[in-house]
Amino acid sequence: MPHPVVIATWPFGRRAVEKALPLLTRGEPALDAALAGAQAVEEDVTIRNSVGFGSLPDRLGRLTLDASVMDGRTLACGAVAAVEHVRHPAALARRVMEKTPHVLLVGEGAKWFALQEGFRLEQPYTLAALREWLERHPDLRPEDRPQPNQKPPEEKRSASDAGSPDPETCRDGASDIAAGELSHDTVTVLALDVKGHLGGVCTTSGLAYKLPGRVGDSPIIGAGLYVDDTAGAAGATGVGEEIIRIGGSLLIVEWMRAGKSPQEACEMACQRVHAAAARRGVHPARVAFLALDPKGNVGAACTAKTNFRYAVGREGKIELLQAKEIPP
Ligand code: SD4
Repeated sequence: MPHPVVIATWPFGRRAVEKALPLLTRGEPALDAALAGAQAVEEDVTIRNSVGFGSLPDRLGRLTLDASVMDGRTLACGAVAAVEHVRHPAALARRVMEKTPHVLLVGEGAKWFALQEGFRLEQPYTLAALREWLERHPDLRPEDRPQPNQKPPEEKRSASDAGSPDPETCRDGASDIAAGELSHDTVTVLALDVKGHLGGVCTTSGLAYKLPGRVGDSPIIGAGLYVDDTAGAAGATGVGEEIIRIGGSLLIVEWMRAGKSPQEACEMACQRVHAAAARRGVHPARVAFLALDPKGNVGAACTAKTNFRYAVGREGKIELLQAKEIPP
């Protein structure tokens, strides 16, 4: 009987591991434990700039959340993206998996589905997050907003108007975060249960001050999360555009299937991110990967300056580990 293992992104992932590990130890399925762990982080508005309610909104001040879940036994998966007013997007993603023939619901459709499923719609904003948004966006304070029929001034064109939505190159609130001050707002939880099954959950508010409508890697199966009992589980955090570009999590799982260790596979994914950046002539973005194989081996790696730490729980012990940085 395998020993249960659970790993989660960032120091606040410890909260997820603390919740999930006892559940796994008493025989709960991997996906249930991973979801309970992710929800513990979503629930906690005191984890600053983190996941769920209380995290940092988009450029228009709206908090839109993304999440995905995947069950390694069957490859069943579900996701929601750009969903507002739902406290537990990961739980909603699981309903998509279980109650619909679909994998991904977005925006208003995801919210409508949440209502059908009995989720309450709630105000997700905290004063702290709103204050910080206002400080960063003085140009968007209500008194400064353009009046109806008033032409927006030329210099205030958004990055998307300028035809440059790449977070590495555009210079607005979202890109400042993407290029440098990445605030850690994603928890990815990967779990191995006592029956040897794998499950994974990823939940996020995305990049702080992202352009409205922007969706990152977290709800994209194969990018922010992939889980297959026959090969392993992988998840990601960081600048989602770069993770999507290389299909990060599926790539890691397939490298594990081909015999690489979780550590080797995560390092190779970082090298792939570097190679993709070099082909585009840009600096590599900050991204991190973590992985868990069906035997309980774990691995993690990040690109330079990401300072990625992650929580690992096994045999009643929880540790915070520093991921290896892979230089370009
Ligand atoms: C995204 N990968 O939406 C997420 C952001 C993240 O720590 O992981 N932040 O691109």
